[in-house]
Amino acid sequence: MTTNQDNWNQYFQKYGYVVMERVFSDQEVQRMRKEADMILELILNSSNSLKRQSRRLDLVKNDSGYLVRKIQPIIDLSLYLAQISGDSRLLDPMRTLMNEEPILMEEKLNYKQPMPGLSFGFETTPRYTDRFPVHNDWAYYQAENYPQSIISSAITLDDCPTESGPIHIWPGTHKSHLEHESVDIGLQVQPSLLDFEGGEDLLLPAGSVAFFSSLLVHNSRPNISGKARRMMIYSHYPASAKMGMDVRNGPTRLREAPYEWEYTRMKLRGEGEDVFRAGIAGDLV
Ligand SMILES: O=C(O)CCC(=O)C(=O)O
Ligand SMILES: [Fe+2]
Repeated sequence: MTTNQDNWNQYFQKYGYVVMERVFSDQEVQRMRKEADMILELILNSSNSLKRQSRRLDLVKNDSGYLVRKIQPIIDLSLYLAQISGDSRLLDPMRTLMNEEPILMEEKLNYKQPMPGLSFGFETTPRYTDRFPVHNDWAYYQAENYPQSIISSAITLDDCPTESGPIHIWPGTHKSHLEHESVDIGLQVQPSLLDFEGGEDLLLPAGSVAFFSSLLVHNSRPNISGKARRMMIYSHYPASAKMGMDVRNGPTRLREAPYEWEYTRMKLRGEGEDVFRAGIAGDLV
């Protein structure tokens, strides 16, 4: 739900999340989508050319074919999306919510993008579903001793109707951590601790921002809309946590960059053939 500017901080403290609709203009959202397409092409074509799946790439395969669930990390691949991570429309509200300076901790682009007709020239071990289990993000951060004060800001690049597998939240669950257990697709809140039928969908238009606590329980169903449901999620920590620079995603960037450069140099030499172009029906060229 949307709240007035003057009470959104109180709302966040009470429910563990707050939504601001249409923060980014259509033009800005278009630019983010173009960047998302460019990253998708780079990661799929470089994986294909070098016959090796990028560690950034989270793939699903089921009866409908392949789907890109997520690419992480991404801001080292896009100047525009790097700039958005420091945009005052994210940082100013977060500074109020944390009462401290927010520092970027990680970022990901959850595509939920169907890719019918796609096939790959590299070995892959895809997941079977693009749904996310009922979890909070701190369940994953806990192992690394990250603080519970981390806040995520999710920007919708596409409209998120019911059938798109929108993010679904359990308001008020941020007050104390609920224990999780391991399931086949990750970590899940222990079912005895929460009504899994409860919660609410965030049915947001493109360009909106949902700020949420690392303790807020959320999930999402599979995307059955046939269209991409892209959401950029940046996570920031309060400066006093002194977590340093890029501790979470740095190793992946470092390990993947040489492959991406190798692919880029192949292209500059006019070698290799790109099999994937974003935004084309069937996504194969
Ligand atoms: O993209 C979604 O629907 C949820 C993503 C999520 O919970 C996560 O990446 O931790
Ligand atoms: Fe999550």
